[in-house]
Amino acid sequence: MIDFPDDFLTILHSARRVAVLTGAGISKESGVPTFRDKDGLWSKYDPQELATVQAFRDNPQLVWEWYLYRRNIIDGVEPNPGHFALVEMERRYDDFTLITQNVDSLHRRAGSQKVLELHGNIARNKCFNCGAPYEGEISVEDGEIPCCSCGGRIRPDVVWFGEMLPEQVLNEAFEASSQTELFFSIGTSALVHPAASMPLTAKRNGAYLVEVNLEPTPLTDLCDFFIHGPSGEILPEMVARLSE
Ligand code: BJW
Ligand code: ZN
Repeated sequence: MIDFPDDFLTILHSARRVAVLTGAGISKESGVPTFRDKDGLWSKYDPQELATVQAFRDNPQLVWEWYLYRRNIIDGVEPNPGHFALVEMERRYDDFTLITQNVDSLHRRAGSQKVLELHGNIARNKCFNCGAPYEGEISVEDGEIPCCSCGGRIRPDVVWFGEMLPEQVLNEAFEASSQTELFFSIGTSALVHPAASMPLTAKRNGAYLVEVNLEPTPLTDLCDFFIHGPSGEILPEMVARLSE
């Protein structure tokens, strides 16, 4: 049983505007390795170096192998109770915004209606050169990465370090963060910007800030309430309290 403080329970019940930012930790209990996990097969590579434009320019084959490996994992997993608890929260609040850094579609597959995907989606492909969507199959076993009609190589439709986030999604996420009464940062290391600025924006504008994580992050000291533990257990318990 989590000991929820009274001030948190009061705002949990009274808030009309709620915003949530999720990171890789929420999908961990589904079986998706987190971004900074030292995952067996790819442990000799630093994900922070693979998820870059430069890595794709230097070695597109290697980058594609990493994404196809991860796609394969994601295709084989299901949303977990943490994802489902957020679906319940969306039903419960008049104004609820779910912002995710994840590219795995698990929030939508759980049933969340409105999801702001900050870092794109691993299931989609686009042209490295002109950005046009690409619907064909990808297989890079023979070293042949498909090309767009403009000649550009096809890449996953995700946001790499040094790239801009989708503008409208980013604006909506910051607007929700600045207007919310209650902000949750769930399963993210709170290291990658601009996502990591969103809880700070919320706090600066008067929101009550809650973090759910297995370990403290750079955000923890600024939080009104830090809940230490797995999101797949914490969030369902919190939603149960919301229904009391
Ligand atoms: C659990 C759990 C359980 C585990 N329950 N918890 C300002 C300051 C400093 C730097 C910058 C800045 N602004 C921009 C930058 C540069 C850069 C950046 O932030 N660098 C920092 C690393 C220093 N940002 C960018 O480049 C961004 N672009 C940008 O800002 O454009 C404008 C610009 C351009 C050029 C110059 C300057 C500005 C783009 C960032 C794109 C990030 N993309 C990635 C890859 C996506 C595709 C893919 O998946 O391959 O997104 S990187 C990676 O990190 C991925 C993730 O979405 C993201 C965040 O990771 P996340 O989700 O936090 O995962 P982890 O693994 O780090 O943490 C998991 C957490 O869960 C841990 O805390 C666990 O404890 C916890 N956990 N199990 C609860 N069961
Ligand atoms: Zn193109």
